[in-house]
Amino acid sequence: MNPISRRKLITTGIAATAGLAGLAAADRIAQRYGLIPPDHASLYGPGETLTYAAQRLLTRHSLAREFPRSMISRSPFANPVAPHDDQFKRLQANNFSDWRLQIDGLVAHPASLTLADLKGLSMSSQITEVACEEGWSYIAEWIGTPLVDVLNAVGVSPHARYVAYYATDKPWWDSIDMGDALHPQTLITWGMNDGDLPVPFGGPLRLRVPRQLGYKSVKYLTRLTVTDSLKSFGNGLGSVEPDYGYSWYAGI
Ligand SMILES: Nc1nc2c(c(=O)[nH]1)N[C@H]1C(S)=C(S)[C@@H](COP(=O)(O)O)O[C@H]1N2
Ligand SMILES: [Mo]
Repeated sequence: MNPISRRKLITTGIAATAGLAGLAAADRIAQRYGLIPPDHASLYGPGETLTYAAQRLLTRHSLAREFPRSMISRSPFANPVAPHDDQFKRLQANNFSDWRLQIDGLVAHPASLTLADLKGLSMSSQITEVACEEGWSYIAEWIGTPLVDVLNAVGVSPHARYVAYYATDKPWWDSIDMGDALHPQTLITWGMNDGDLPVPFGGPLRLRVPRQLGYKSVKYLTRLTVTDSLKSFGNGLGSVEPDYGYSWYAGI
């Protein structure tokens, strides 16, 4: 079964079981366990709460599927992005040695890390799939520094609830909850298939969130902000996707 239909099934299944009266009860349970997603106020709010709450309760500790090396896609598809600006090109000309990942918000030690800093911190790899909401996907090996290691290094406040993250090609920004931020497979990626991460695939730095759809894996990562609320971020819905009719939570 493909991930999207499985996800729909969970939502529809729960909604059908719950019935109309049950929706309010489900909503109350979701509230109590802190399972209300930030785009709850959007048009798709009630459905999003059910999907998010159901998946968070059922799959909180689950791992995204990893594949054998033989299944790595021979010709992966890079989704085209807007042309890079002059600053990006300057950094690229210098092999990205001056690229910085800024980390701020609810952390004890705000930081500004180079690729070398990240590589020196820790390294992990995974063979996982990028699945676009438009229906295509590919499998690649991703090499990088687990986000959890960076968060531990800067010291995250106990009030932290989300990590928001930003790209050079504005208005791309997104956020994940601490469940995904501290998950061992969430990777600040700087390598792909045994080489540096190519620019079309998000190089020099990309946040891979393999338990969610491709759009959460933001390319050209420049900044991470740890926060207890997303209300004052952008339009308050947790990412740019709700503006386009896609949900903030895109678990697969
Ligand atoms: N910075 C940035 N990240 C992005 C995008 C983008 O346009 N800009 N597109 C997203 C979408 S919609 C998908 S499906 C995946 C595509 O990943 P790929 O280019 O490796 O195929 O990247 C995501 N990350
Ligand atoms: Mo996508």
